[in-house]
Amino acid sequence: MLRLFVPVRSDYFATLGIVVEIELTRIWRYAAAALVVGLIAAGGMMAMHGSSAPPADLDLSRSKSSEKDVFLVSVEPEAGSFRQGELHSWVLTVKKPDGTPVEDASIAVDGGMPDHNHGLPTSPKVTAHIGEGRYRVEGVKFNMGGWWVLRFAISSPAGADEAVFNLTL
Ligand SMILES: [Cu+2]
Repeated sequence: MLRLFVPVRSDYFATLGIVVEIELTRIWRYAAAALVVGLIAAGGMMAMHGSSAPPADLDLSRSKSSEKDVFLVSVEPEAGSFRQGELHSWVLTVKKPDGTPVEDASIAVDGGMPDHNHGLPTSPKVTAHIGEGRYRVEGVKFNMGGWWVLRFAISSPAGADEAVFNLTL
């Protein structure tokens, strides 16, 4: 396309030819830049979401000792099950290692997807102690499939500790 303009002797058209050449170069530059941006975005998406297979030996138990063995902690969805994308509640049960319920804990909830480097889409809160060391955790939502972690920071007169639960969906 550029060669069509080269034989033209008129200064006016020669000038036009140069202008067209610059425009073409600019278009190709935009095309190359768009391609590079697209490739980077695709690579980023693959890094974020391509390796979502959790470790094969992932501990999926819903009942365990807290990290420093201060508490025995168990979790379950309040309704028994839950669905992806649904806002729902969990019940967290906190006991001392001897089985005594911990009635007076303050508990912070955190979590996310370790493979995707993002947190929870909501900010779940413990809203009530419902007796015998059981606490209602409201506002839980898992907005995508894969490996999720729920982390509970528990503090009480018996001590402070964290319990981390894995789940896959
Ligand atoms: Cu994710």
